[in-house]
Amino acid sequence: MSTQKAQFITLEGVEGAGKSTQKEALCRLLDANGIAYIETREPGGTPYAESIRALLLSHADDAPSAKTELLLMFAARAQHLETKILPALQSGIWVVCDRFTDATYAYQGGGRQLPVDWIETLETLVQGAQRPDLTLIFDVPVEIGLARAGRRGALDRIESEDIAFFERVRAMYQQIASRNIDRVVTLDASADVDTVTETMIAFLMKRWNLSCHPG
Ligand code: Z5A
Repeated sequence: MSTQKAQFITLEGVEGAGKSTQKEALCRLLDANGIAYIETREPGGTPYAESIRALLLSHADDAPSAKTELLLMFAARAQHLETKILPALQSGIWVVCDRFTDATYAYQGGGRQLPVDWIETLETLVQGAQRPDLTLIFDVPVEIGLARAGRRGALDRIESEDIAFFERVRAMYQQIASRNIDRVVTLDASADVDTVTETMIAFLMKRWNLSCHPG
């Protein structure tokens, strides 16, 4: 059982980087070490925020403008943070979240090329000083990630963007990593699943001083 404060962990990366796959392995590590946690995701994570997610990802004829998309991401985040993430952390439960505000910098800032200072302003409004304790960025060349995501089935509205969009997303993630070295760790996600998992688990066991390997 860990005695450190409840950790807020986020997983990030371009399409098909393997976040969801590695989130399962991370949760097995927490289980093996008797750590209480919740798993969640963005956009979404609560019923109300999941309704916003459905709006954001659907192929509607009147697709949202980039500014509308940005505001909806933060509307969903405000609900998610206030009603699910913060209550969990305050009661000592760790939070493992598939994407968070770094995705907004990457997709709306990098991909859509919206001004980064708009995102910073909304981040402060919605989150105050709250930031993840640890962010894992799964880095993979865009072509490899898109090929993996494509094998999974139909693409949603944002997944249907072109290669140049996702190259900007990846470049923004790389900038985020280089500017936040205490919080962000980049893992090479182009290797096979087991290799990425083993690298991640070894890093996390050391960082959190855990003794039980998930096996
Ligand atoms: N979005 C945004 O724009 N702004 C924001 O602020 C936020 C989000 C929060 C929904 O995200 C969309 O919202 C997303 C960004 C945007 N859209 N896009 N585009 P999401 O996280 O729910 O959806 P996603 O990014 O599309 O997730 P994903 O494609 O499922 O990626 P993943 O979780 O990284 O991959 P995966 O599901 O673990 O793996 C994909 C496939 O690859 C699967 O068949 C695996 O078995 C396979 N895989 C995984 N790892 C490997 C390795 N290492 N080798 C080979 N194959 C692998």
